[in-house]
Amino acid sequence: MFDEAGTARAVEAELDRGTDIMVILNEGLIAAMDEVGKRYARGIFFVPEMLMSSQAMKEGMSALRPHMENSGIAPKGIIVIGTVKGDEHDIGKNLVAMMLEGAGFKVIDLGTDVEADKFVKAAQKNRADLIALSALLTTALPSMEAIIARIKKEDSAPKTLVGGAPVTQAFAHKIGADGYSPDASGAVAVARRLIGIRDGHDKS
Ligand code: B1M
Repeated sequence: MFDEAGTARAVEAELDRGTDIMVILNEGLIAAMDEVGKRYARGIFFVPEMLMSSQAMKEGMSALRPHMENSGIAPKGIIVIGTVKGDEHDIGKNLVAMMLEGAGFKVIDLGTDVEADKFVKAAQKNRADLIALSALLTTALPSMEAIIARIKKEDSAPKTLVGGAPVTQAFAHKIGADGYSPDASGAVAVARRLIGIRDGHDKS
C-alpha cells in the first residue's frame, strides 16, 4: 500500500498481461485509495499514511499515463483544470486531467488551491472552452461556488464542469455549474458534450 516502486511495477505487470487500463485504475489504484480513506475515517490511518499512499498512487498513475495518452488523436478543445482554493487534494484532479488529455483535449493544469481569478485569467489567455473544478473537502465547496460565480461574471465565459467526492449533481445545479461528473471517465463524456453544445457542433 505504501510501496511507490512496487505500485508502478504492479501496474506495468498488469499492462504487460493485457489488463484493461480502466480495470487497473478502478479495481487497483482507486479501490486502494478508497480503502485508505476508510481506514483514515476509522482512525487506523493518519495523514502520513494518506500521504504515503498518495505517492504510491501517483507512481501508479505515472506508469499508466503514456498508455492513456496514446488513445488521443487530435485536439478537441482547450480545458483549464484545477483544485479549488482551500483544497490541496490533487489525485482525482490529475486523473481527470490525464483522461481528458487521453481523449484528445489540450489541458492546462493550474494545480491545487487555485483562486477564482487564476482560473479566469488562464481561461482567457488560453482561449479555453471549459473550466474544470475539483474539490475533495466539504469545506472547499463554498470556494467552488464562489469560483463559479466569478467565472459567470465574464462576457462569453467558458462552460464549467465540477466534480470531486463531496460534489453532487444537486450541488452542481445549485451553484450554476454547466456540468457535473462523479468520476473521471464521466468527466470526459460531459466535457465532450459541453464543448459540442458551446460551439453548436461537435469539435471532434
Ligand atoms: Co485528505 N481527506 N485530507 N488527504 N484524503 C479525504 C478527502 C477525506 C474524505 C478522508 C476521510 O475523512 N475519510 C477527508 C475529507 C472529509 C470531508 O471534507 N468531508 C480528508 C481530510 C479531512 C483531509 C485533511 C483536512 C486532513 C488533515 O490534515 N487533518 C487534509 C486537508 C488538506 C487540504 O487540502 N487543505 C487532507 C490531506 C490529505 C493528504 C495531503 C494527506 C492526501 C492528499 C494527497 C494528494 O491529493 N496529493 C489525502 C488523501 C490521499 C485523502 C484520501 C485518503 C484519498 C483521496 C484520493 O486521492 N482519492 C481521501 C479519502 C477518500 O477519498 N477515500 C481524503 C483517490 C481519487 C482518485 O479519488 O479524488 O475522489 P477522488 O477523485 C475521483 C472523483 O471524486 C472524481 O473522479 C475521481 C475518480 O474517477 N473527481 C472528479 C475528482 N475531481 C473531479 C473533477 C471532475 C469530475 C470528477 O470534473 C472537473
